[in-house]
Amino acid sequence: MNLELFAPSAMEGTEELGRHACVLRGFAVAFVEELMPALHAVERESPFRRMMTAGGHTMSAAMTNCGECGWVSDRRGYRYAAIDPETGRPWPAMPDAFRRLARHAADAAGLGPFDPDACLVNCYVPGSRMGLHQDSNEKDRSAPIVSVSLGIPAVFLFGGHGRGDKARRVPLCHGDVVVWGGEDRMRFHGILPLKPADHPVVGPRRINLTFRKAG
Ligand code: MD3
Ligand code: FE
Repeated sequence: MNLELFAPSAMEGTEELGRHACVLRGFAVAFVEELMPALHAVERESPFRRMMTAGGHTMSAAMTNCGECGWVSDRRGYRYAAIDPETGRPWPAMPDAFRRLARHAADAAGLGPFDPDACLVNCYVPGSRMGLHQDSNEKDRSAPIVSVSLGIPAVFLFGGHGRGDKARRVPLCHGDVVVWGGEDRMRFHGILPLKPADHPVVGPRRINLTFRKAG
């Protein structure tokens, strides 16, 4: 068993991915004790579900949301919505620990101030993936995006501005935070299929919190 896979990123610090994109290695580790109970409360209120794409395919990752609005997809397409279509109720409020982490990370990356109104929570199990895509549903594209990785590791694909541009592979581990803004905000990106693994705190899954200013 390779224990390195489970350790939070050994190298703390900042790695530049682009002019306005960076990885803050291990930045969320100090928040995990507060994040996990908050995540469980969100999951209990609005459980993870695999959404349908407009093309009729079931998405590989399971999702839920918290905050004023949440990302949803069905046969009609994808959009932000204030009501969880599964529960018929508003999405759970964004936990304070989530919001504080997102703000601190944007500040640390030099892309603050950031006041997110939406947090998409993706849940990957071994084999789950996310194909190359752009995030173009948010009204305010000048706001950055903050992404927090928890649990088993994944390889993030960091592409260019065209679908066919060569993508760089960036390993993301428990506690890593990525911040995108400015000219890097509209890059194509995705997640390679996850390898089988287990994480002592999060279990055999990868949780990704993606904070956005959607409304
Ligand atoms: C890069 N999620 O939910 S991190 C997504 O790890 C999504 O679950 C992936 O892509 C995940 O849309 C990747 C989030 C992310 C979000 C926006 C980006 C990465 C980005 C915008 C530009 C470049
Ligand atoms: Fe995305």
